Amino acid sequence: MAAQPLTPQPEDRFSFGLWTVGWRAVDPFGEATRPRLDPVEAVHRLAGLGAWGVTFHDDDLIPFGADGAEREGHIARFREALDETGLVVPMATTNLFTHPVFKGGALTSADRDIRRYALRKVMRNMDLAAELGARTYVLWGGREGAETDAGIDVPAALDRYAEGVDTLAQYVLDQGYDLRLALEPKPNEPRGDILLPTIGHALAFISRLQHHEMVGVNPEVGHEQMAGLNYVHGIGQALWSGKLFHLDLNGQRGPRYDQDFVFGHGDLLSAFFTVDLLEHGGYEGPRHFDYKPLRTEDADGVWASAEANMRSYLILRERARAYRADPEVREALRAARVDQLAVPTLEPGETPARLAADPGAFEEFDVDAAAARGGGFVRLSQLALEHLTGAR
Ligand SMILES: [Mn+2]
Repeated sequence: MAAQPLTPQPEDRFSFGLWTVGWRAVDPFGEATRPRLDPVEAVHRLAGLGAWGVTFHDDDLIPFGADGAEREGHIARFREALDETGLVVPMATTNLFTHPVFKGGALTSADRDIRRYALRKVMRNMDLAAELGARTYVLWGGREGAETDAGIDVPAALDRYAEGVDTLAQYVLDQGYDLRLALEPKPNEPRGDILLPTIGHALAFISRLQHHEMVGVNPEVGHEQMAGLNYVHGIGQALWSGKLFHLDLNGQRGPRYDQDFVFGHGDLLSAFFTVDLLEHGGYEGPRHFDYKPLRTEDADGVWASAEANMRSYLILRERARAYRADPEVREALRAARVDQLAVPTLEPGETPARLAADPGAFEEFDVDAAAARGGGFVRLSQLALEHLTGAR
């Protein structure tokens, strides 16, 4: 074990959005509780805490409507902060939701001129993302949706959504950028219903794109849990599909508004199995936190919460490793036959006809004996809880 196992290191690949620590805590019922945070200060503070990367929406870095000279000034200061700290920009994204022009959607707005404007806004920030070395471009369609089913033609909206994503993928190819696109599902908020509400919807949508190979998902813990879904299963399927390009870690307590708590401050058991999967399941991308420091906090609370995300992850990683290394867990996994799922159901080369002719598989199969086998999953679950809580 390392001397300081809970101190974040660059190789841990922890990254934060500028909009997370920079959230001024405006909510639907209250105004800002914190002053604006300079992106340059955010970069220095995050680097000081041991983060590896910083991500941004175009408007986080360059205020909406800034002229060319202002824009260049903001980019130059940001770039200087990156150079001074060594922080990288692994991902960038576009704000297609704050300005009132996007109130009825961006890539799926009914207004064609707004759709064209939205594409240009993304393309402009893709240029900057590529310049800063980003490898992933996230598309969160927070305003792509509706409050009333009377107001949207869903198949037509999906046609426009696909047209938009394919146009952006083609732009990346034409410009020779080393960028992959990642769609971020969310069921609702700010719209009553958002298109591509879950990981599954997004994966199905991607399979129908012309440039499907360049497009994956960016699943957020809270967004799946808002829909009552299992995040571990969701990212498990994304990994299985080769589509887990990026992810947003945070905390959520069940189906309610998007809470964006610190990672681990929501469903802790799910967070444990999330880290277990990421560490053992072959995910090599950034560990990106998309959370909001509680509205009650001052600046000290903001930086305490940033540190808390990384500590939560490191603690859970240490606990997941201990769980996997425990001989009793290994024995319990075997007893529960979890390893047997990796064995193909058919023999090598076995045809459906040979299976149909195998009396051992049906005629002589002892259904009652098989049905009487215990699962052994309670024991495993308790072993996980005991490792998670430090009882082992
Ligand atoms: Mn969220």
